[in-house]
Amino acid sequence: MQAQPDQPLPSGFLTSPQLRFYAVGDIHGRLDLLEEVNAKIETDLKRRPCWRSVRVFLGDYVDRGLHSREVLDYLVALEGTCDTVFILGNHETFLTDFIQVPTVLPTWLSVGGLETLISYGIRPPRNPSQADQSRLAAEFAEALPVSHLNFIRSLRPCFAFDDAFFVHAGVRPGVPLGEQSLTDLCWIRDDFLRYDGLFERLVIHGHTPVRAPDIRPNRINIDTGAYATGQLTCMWIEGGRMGFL
Ligand SMILES: [Mn+2]
Repeated sequence: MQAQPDQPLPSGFLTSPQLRFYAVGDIHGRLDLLEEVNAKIETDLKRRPCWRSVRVFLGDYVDRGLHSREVLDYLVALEGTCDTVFILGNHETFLTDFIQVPTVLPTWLSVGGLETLISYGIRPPRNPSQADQSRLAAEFAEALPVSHLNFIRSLRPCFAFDDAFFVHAGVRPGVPLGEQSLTDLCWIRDDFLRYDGLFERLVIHGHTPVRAPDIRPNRINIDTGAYATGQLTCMWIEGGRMGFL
Protein backbone atom coordinates (compact mmCIF):
# COMPACT_ATOMS: atom_id res chain seq x y z
CA MET A 1 0.00 0.00 0.00
CA GLN A 2 1.23 3.52 -0.80
CA ALA A 3 1.75 5.98 2.07
CA GLN A 4 -1.06 8.58 2.04
CA PRO A 5 -1.14 11.76 4.15
CA ASP A 6 -4.01 10.29 6.18
CA GLN A 7 -5.41 6.78 5.86
CA PRO A 8 -7.07 4.08 8.02
CA LEU A 9 -4.83 1.53 9.72
CA PRO A 10 -4.63 -1.66 7.64
CA SER A 11 -6.92 -4.66 8.25
CA GLY A 12 -9.36 -2.72 10.44
CA PHE A 13 -6.91 -2.44 13.36
CA LEU A 14 -8.02 0.26 15.82
CA THR A 15 -6.46 2.60 18.37
CA SER A 16 -7.98 5.06 20.82
CA PRO A 17 -9.05 8.52 19.54
CA GLN A 18 -7.80 9.93 22.88
CA LEU A 19 -4.14 9.29 22.14
CA ARG A 20 -1.79 10.18 19.31
CA PHE A 21 1.38 8.16 18.80
CA TYR A 22 4.35 9.44 16.87
CA ALA A 23 6.57 6.48 15.92
CA VAL A 24 10.15 7.29 14.84
CA GLY A 25 12.36 4.86 12.87
CA ASP A 26 16.05 3.92 13.20
CA ILE A 27 18.14 7.04 13.97
CA HIS A 28 21.68 5.54 13.86
CA GLY A 29 23.62 8.53 15.12
CA ARG A 30 21.89 11.14 12.95
CA LEU A 31 21.29 13.91 15.50
CA ASP A 32 20.43 16.36 12.70
CA LEU A 33 17.51 14.23 11.50
CA LEU A 34 16.32 13.53 15.05
CA GLU A 35 16.15 17.28 15.73
CA GLU A 36 14.29 17.80 12.46
CA VAL A 37 11.73 15.10 13.27
CA ASN A 38 11.06 16.50 16.75
CA ALA A 39 10.54 19.96 15.25
CA LYS A 40 8.03 18.43 12.81
CA ILE A 41 6.21 16.76 15.72
CA GLU A 42 6.03 20.10 17.59
CA THR A 43 4.64 21.81 14.48
CA ASP A 44 2.10 19.04 13.98
CA LEU A 45 0.97 19.29 17.62
CA LYS A 46 0.41 23.04 17.21
CA ARG A 47 -1.47 22.62 13.93
CA ARG A 48 -3.56 19.66 15.14
CA PRO A 49 -3.72 19.76 18.95
CA CYS A 50 -4.66 16.50 20.63
CA TRP A 51 -5.59 15.36 24.11
CA ARG A 52 -2.40 13.42 24.69
CA SER A 53 0.58 12.40 22.55
CA VAL A 54 3.36 9.87 23.02
CA ARG A 55 6.58 9.64 21.00
CA VAL A 56 7.66 6.05 20.42
CA PHE A 57 11.25 5.53 19.27
CA LEU A 58 11.84 2.16 17.63
CA GLY A 59 15.50 1.60 18.60
CA ASP A 60 18.92 1.66 16.89
CA TYR A 61 19.81 5.12 18.20
CA VAL A 62 23.56 4.48 17.87
CA ASP A 63 26.20 3.22 15.37
CA ARG A 64 26.92 4.06 11.72
CA GLY A 65 26.13 7.80 11.93
CA LEU A 66 28.66 10.18 13.50
CA HIS A 67 26.73 11.46 16.54
CA SER A 68 25.66 8.52 18.68
CA ARG A 69 26.69 10.12 21.98
CA GLU A 70 24.83 13.33 21.09
CA VAL A 71 21.72 11.35 20.07
CA LEU A 72 21.66 9.63 23.48
CA ASP A 73 22.15 13.01 25.22
CA TYR A 74 19.22 14.39 23.22
CA LEU A 75 16.92 11.44 23.97
CA VAL A 76 17.78 11.44 27.69
CA ALA A 77 16.86 15.15 27.81
CA LEU A 78 13.70 14.62 25.74
CA GLU A 79 12.52 11.95 28.19
CA GLY A 80 12.20 14.68 30.82
CA THR A 81 10.08 17.04 28.70
CA CYS A 82 7.35 14.92 27.05
CA ASP A 83 5.74 11.46 27.01
CA THR A 84 8.12 9.02 25.41
CA VAL A 85 8.57 5.29 24.93
CA PHE A 86 12.03 4.04 23.99
CA ILE A 87 12.33 0.58 22.43
CA LEU A 88 15.53 -1.50 22.54
CA GLY A 89 17.31 -2.00 19.20
CA ASN A 90 19.94 -4.63 18.50
CA HIS A 91 22.65 -1.95 18.19
CA GLU A 92 22.05 -0.70 21.74
CA THR A 93 22.87 -4.20 23.04
CA PHE A 94 26.48 -3.80 21.84
CA LEU A 95 27.23 -0.86 24.15
CA THR A 96 26.51 -2.82 27.33
CA ASP A 97 27.76 -6.17 25.93
CA PHE A 98 31.13 -4.64 25.03
CA ILE A 99 31.75 -3.50 28.60
CA GLN A 100 31.07 -7.01 29.92
CA VAL A 101 32.55 -9.03 27.03
CA PRO A 102 35.33 -7.02 25.30
CA THR A 103 35.83 -9.73 22.63
CA VAL A 104 32.52 -8.65 21.06
CA LEU A 105 34.44 -5.63 19.67
CA PRO A 106 35.23 -6.95 16.15
CA THR A 107 31.54 -7.88 15.65
CA TRP A 108 30.45 -4.45 16.89
CA LEU A 109 33.00 -2.68 14.67
CA SER A 110 31.68 -4.61 11.65
CA VAL A 111 28.21 -3.07 12.10
CA GLY A 112 29.15 0.57 12.68
CA GLY A 113 30.46 0.58 16.26
CA LEU A 114 33.59 2.54 15.34
CA GLU A 115 31.55 5.74 14.87
CA THR A 116 29.94 5.23 18.28
CA LEU A 117 33.29 4.71 20.03
CA ILE A 118 34.77 7.78 18.32
CA SER A 119 31.78 9.88 19.45
CA TYR A 120 32.75 8.93 23.05
CA GLY A 121 36.39 9.87 22.41
CA ILE A 122 37.66 6.26 22.10
CA ARG A 123 39.94 5.47 19.16
CA PRO A 124 40.49 1.76 18.54
CA PRO A 125 43.57 0.67 16.55
CA ARG A 126 42.99 -0.98 13.17
CA ASN A 127 43.17 -4.61 14.35
CA PRO A 128 42.63 -4.55 18.13
CA SER A 129 44.33 -7.43 19.97
CA GLN A 130 42.61 -9.09 22.95
CA ALA A 131 44.61 -6.83 25.26
CA ASP A 132 43.48 -3.78 23.23
CA GLN A 133 39.89 -4.98 23.46
CA SER A 134 40.00 -5.20 27.25
CA ARG A 135 41.69 -1.81 27.56
CA LEU A 136 39.18 -0.17 25.19
CA ALA A 137 36.23 -1.72 27.04
CA ALA A 138 37.54 -0.25 30.30
CA GLU A 139 38.04 3.15 28.62
CA PHE A 140 34.53 2.99 27.19
CA ALA A 141 33.02 2.07 30.58
CA GLU A 142 34.70 5.24 31.96
CA ALA A 143 33.51 7.41 29.06
CA LEU A 144 29.88 6.25 29.05
CA PRO A 145 27.83 8.61 31.27
CA VAL A 146 25.66 6.98 33.93
CA SER A 147 22.64 8.66 32.30
CA HIS A 148 23.38 6.82 29.03
CA LEU A 149 23.89 3.51 30.82
CA ASN A 150 20.61 3.93 32.71
CA PHE A 151 18.85 4.93 29.49
CA ILE A 152 20.06 1.79 27.69
CA ARG A 153 19.15 -0.43 30.66
CA SER A 154 15.64 1.04 30.77
CA LEU A 155 14.84 0.42 27.08
CA ARG A 156 11.73 -1.70 26.51
CA PRO A 157 11.79 -4.84 24.34
CA CYS A 158 8.38 -3.86 22.90
CA PHE A 159 5.33 -1.72 23.65
CA ALA A 160 1.68 -2.62 23.02
CA PHE A 161 -1.31 -0.27 23.17
CA ASP A 162 -4.78 -1.03 21.76
CA ASP A 163 -4.19 -2.76 18.39
CA ALA A 164 -0.68 -1.32 17.95
CA PHE A 165 2.48 -3.30 18.78
CA PHE A 166 5.73 -1.32 18.59
CA VAL A 167 8.99 -3.27 18.32
CA HIS A 168 12.46 -2.84 16.83
CA ALA A 169 12.90 -5.82 14.46
CA GLY A 170 9.66 -7.80 14.50
CA VAL A 171 8.09 -10.91 15.97
CA ARG A 172 8.24 -14.66 15.37
CA PRO A 173 5.12 -15.92 13.56
CA GLY A 174 3.24 -18.63 15.48
CA VAL A 175 4.41 -17.33 18.88
CA PRO A 176 1.93 -15.14 20.86
CA LEU A 177 3.04 -11.50 21.05
CA GLY A 178 3.34 -11.75 24.82
CA GLU A 179 5.75 -14.70 24.64
CA GLN A 180 8.32 -13.45 22.11
CA SER A 181 12.04 -13.87 22.81
CA LEU A 182 14.21 -10.78 23.26
CA THR A 183 16.48 -12.02 20.46
CA ASP A 184 13.60 -12.17 17.97
CA LEU A 185 12.21 -8.77 19.01
CA CYS A 186 15.64 -7.16 18.43
CA TRP A 187 17.06 -9.16 15.52
CA ILE A 188 14.48 -11.11 13.46
CA ARG A 189 14.30 -10.53 9.71
CA ASP A 190 13.25 -13.12 7.08
CA ASP A 191 10.88 -15.36 9.07
CA PHE A 192 8.96 -12.23 10.11
CA LEU A 193 9.21 -10.19 6.92
CA ARG A 194 8.08 -13.11 4.69
CA TYR A 195 5.05 -13.96 6.84
CA ASP A 196 1.79 -12.48 5.56
CA GLY A 197 -0.70 -13.75 8.15
CA LEU A 198 -2.16 -11.33 10.70
CA PHE A 199 -0.74 -11.02 14.23
CA GLU A 200 -2.90 -10.21 17.27
CA ARG A 201 -2.03 -6.55 16.76
CA LEU A 202 -0.60 -4.41 13.97
CA VAL A 203 3.21 -4.62 14.23
CA ILE A 204 5.06 -1.31 13.77
CA HIS A 205 8.79 -1.86 13.37
CA GLY A 206 12.15 -0.83 11.95
CA HIS A 207 15.51 -2.71 11.67
CA THR A 208 15.41 -3.63 7.96
CA PRO A 209 15.83 -0.55 5.74
CA VAL A 210 13.25 0.06 3.01
CA ARG A 211 13.11 2.81 0.37
CA ALA A 212 9.77 4.14 1.66
CA PRO A 213 7.54 3.15 4.60
CA ASP A 214 6.27 -0.38 3.89
CA ILE A 215 2.58 -0.69 4.80
CA ARG A 216 1.35 -4.30 4.83
CA PRO A 217 -1.91 -5.80 6.16
CA ASN A 218 -0.04 -7.22 9.20
CA ARG A 219 2.88 -4.81 9.77
CA ILE A 220 4.37 -1.41 8.94
CA ASN A 221 8.12 -0.94 8.48
CA ILE A 222 9.31 2.65 9.01
CA ASP A 223 13.11 2.13 8.86
CA THR A 224 14.04 4.24 5.86
CA GLY A 225 17.82 3.90 6.42
CA ALA A 226 18.27 7.42 7.85
CA TYR A 227 22.06 7.24 8.34
CA ALA A 228 22.60 6.71 4.59
CA THR A 229 19.49 8.23 2.96
CA GLY A 230 18.87 11.26 5.18
CA GLN A 231 15.25 10.07 5.53
CA LEU A 232 14.18 9.55 9.14
CA THR A 233 10.53 8.49 9.07
CA CYS A 234 7.94 9.59 11.61
CA MET A 235 4.47 8.04 11.47
CA TRP A 236 1.48 9.15 13.52
CA ILE A 237 -1.40 6.93 14.65
CA GLU A 238 -4.63 8.18 16.22
CA GLY A 239 -8.18 6.87 16.40
CA GLY A 240 -7.57 4.03 13.92
CA ARG A 241 -5.97 6.34 11.37
CA MET A 242 -2.35 6.95 10.39
CA GLY A 243 -0.17 9.27 8.37
CA PHE A 244 3.40 10.52 7.97
CA LEU A 245 5.08 13.80 8.86
MN1 LIG B 1 18.45 -2.95 13.95
